[in-house]
Amino acid sequence: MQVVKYMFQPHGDDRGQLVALEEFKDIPFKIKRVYYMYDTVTDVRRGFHAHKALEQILICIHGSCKILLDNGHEKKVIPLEKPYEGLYVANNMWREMYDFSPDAVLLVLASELYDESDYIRNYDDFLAFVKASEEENK
Ligand code: T46
Repeated sequence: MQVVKYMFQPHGDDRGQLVALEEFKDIPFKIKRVYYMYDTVTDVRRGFHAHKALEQILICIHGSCKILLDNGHEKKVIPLEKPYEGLYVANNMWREMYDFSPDAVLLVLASELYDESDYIRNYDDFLAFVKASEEENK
């Protein structure tokens, strides 16, 4: 399973750091939505779903957290610890976010507007979706 992590360019000087992200340049899709989570609880996991179409980039802009990605065959845990690194999360990828540091802020850039019908929240449905997509692409 290939994990795609982007290292963004920080523009630093003696005033501090700045990271700028532009769609189709630093981010591989049109950014239709931005959301972020904060005041997360260290031992509480979030996520537990995949998406049918949504693509996202996850950036822990403050603090740290871990992301579990599962493509239906393999699982990987990716730590996010730097405000200049972004994890690409494709659509049909089960995700869980956990181990948030108390100061964590997880920013998400999304390719689509919020749409509950795009969520796959049942793990068996996710496996069936992966299998069907693989059959289609044969
Ligand atoms: C994902 C991971 C990384 C909205 O009203 N609009 C939004 O754009 C989002 C993302 C959420 N919400 C509402 C829906 C729920 O009532 O906010 C509440 C919490 O959302 P959810 O339980 O889906 O949060 P997570 O952390 O489990 O998952 C979120 C995203 O929903 C999901 O797409 O990939 O972060």
